[in-house]
Order: sequence, then structure tokens, then C-alpha cells
Amino acid sequence: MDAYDLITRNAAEVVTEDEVRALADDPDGKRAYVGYEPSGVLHIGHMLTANKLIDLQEAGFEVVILLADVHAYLNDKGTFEEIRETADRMREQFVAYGLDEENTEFVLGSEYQMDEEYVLDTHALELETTISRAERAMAEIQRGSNPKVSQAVYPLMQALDIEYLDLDLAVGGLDQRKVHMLAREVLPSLDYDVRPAVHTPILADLSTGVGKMSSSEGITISMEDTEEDLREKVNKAFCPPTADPEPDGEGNERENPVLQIFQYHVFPRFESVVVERPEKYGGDLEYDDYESLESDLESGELHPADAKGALADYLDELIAPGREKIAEQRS
Ligand code: IYR
Repeated sequence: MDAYDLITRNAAEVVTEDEVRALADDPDGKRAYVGYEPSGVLHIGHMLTANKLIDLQEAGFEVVILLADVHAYLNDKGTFEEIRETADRMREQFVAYGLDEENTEFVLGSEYQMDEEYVLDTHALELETTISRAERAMAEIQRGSNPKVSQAVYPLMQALDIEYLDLDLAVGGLDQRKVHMLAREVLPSLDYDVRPAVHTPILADLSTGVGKMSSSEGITISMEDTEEDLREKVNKAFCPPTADPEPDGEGNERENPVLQIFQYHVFPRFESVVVERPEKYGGDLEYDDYESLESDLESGELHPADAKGALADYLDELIAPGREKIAEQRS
């Protein structure tokens, strides 16, 4: 796969394609990042952007993971001490997940976000930005419904991170898009360059296919799930024989989360996927790409129950090293 295809595969949005093409022309040594508010255990949402970072490493990029401790604090995720502790554990879990340690720089936000220059730049952006503009940028990230001043400052600092970490590309889930758009607007006011962004899709709720999969509500897949947990969660998942299900009874759009996980988690990490079946049901099936699995599910050649069994196996393989790391961290 060429660099542009690796950078953009499975992306929901690329801002802008021309800017990313320019990076893809000479990717070696270019720097890309994702920032995460530290939390105790990685979940499947972290792993989705991590898959993109692994693509970028394969394309020749240097990868930076920002453990955004100050941001988590501003977004009401706990005391600074608690957040700092979880940041250290998260770092080890990312490495266990498969990021190339040699080629991944982990940075704590607090290492540079309290420096005078950064703080003064934050204030300069506060002067440039209305409260309502900042609130809009935070809509999908904000914890709680009554925004605090800290949550208006948050997206401005996220914009500055792109400059201060000396990045060429920002990566994030689609929930980060409004912050990245704000960054494009405000960075030039400080004479800083605008950088492109790649946004990954947000997985649908596992049991209904409606709305987002969320770690705070509903069911998510996490790195501490046992093989049995995974099997149970996947078995209960919504999986009609199509990637494009009809809206539900209330007119809500639905997705097929089982297929989404195959597409965004399994195929990028495995050369091919084998669905084991007893001979009397036609024997094993092997897929080299996501599209052929999707079309077999649609045609009825692949039964949802068999697809789910295989999905649980592959998820288990992906998270097993992280699960062991978590057990070690707790002992
Ligand atoms: N907003 C992210 C956390 C975050 C991301 C980046 I990229 C930063 O520069 C700072 C914070 C989240 O929602 O987890």
C-alpha cells in the first residue's frame, strides 16, 4: 500500500486531501500525533486511533502520543494526581497493543503546557476566541452539560499542542473534528502554520447499532475484558446481514457494529481472517479483505453467529498482551 493509502485508509475524513498528499510525497520523519485524556484502561476507541498510528508508522512517520493530563483535568476527569497515575499505565498498554516503542514518543501535557510561552499563547488565543466558538468546539468532548471556563480553554490548548509538539499531522476520532477546525482558524493569528488532520470513524453502539459506542454509557470493549467477556459482548451485538441496516423504529440511523470492528480493528492488523466452521456447515472460510467478508454476510454465505465467533477470537488476540500488562500493573 502506498503512503497516501496507508495514511487515509479507513479514515472518515481527511482535512485536507491536498495537504495530506503533500505529506505522503515525503513521509519519512514526518510527525503525527493523537492526544488522549488518560484513563485507567484502554478501550476500543483508543485502539481505533492507535491502529491509525500503526498505519502511520508503517508509512514512515514518527508517532507522538500525547497523554493529555492537563486536558483531562480541565475536563473534570479527576484530581491531577489520579490522572497522572493513569497516564503511566496507559503508556505501557499502548506499547503492549503493538505500537513500535522505538518509534513512539510519549509526552505528558504537563511537561510543556505550564511553560510561560505556552501559557501566554493560550491567553492570546483566549483573546481571539469567543466563548460560544470554544463551546461549540467542545460539544462532543465535554464532560457534563454545564460548560466550565476550563472546558472553553481546553480546545485552545489542544490547538496549540499541534504547534508545540512540532507536528505535521493531527489524528483523532471524528469527535475531535471541531477542535481541529478551530485550530485551523486560530493558529494563523499567532503566525503558526495550519496542519492537516485525519479523522477516524466512531464505532456504533454494540448492542443497537444506534449512536456511538461509549465507555461511559452502554457496552464497550476494553483491554481488560477476558476472552469470555469478549465472547459474551460480541454474541449480544447487533449484527443484521448487512453493513447498512434500516433505521430503527424511531427513525434513528443504524450501523452494523460487528462489521465495523472487522473493518477498523481486525483487517488492518491481520493479513487474512479465517472463520472456522464445522465441515457440515461448509467448512472454514478465509478472507483477504474486509469487503469479501461483508459481501458474504450480505449474501447469507456467512452466518452472523459464525462471524461473531471469529470476531471474538481476533479481538482476543489483539487485546491479550494488553490484558496481561494490566494484570501485571495491578499485582
Ligand atoms: N480531546 C482529546 C484529548 C486531547 C487530544 C489532543 I490531539 C490534544 O492535543 C489534547 C487533548 C480527547 O477527547 O480525549
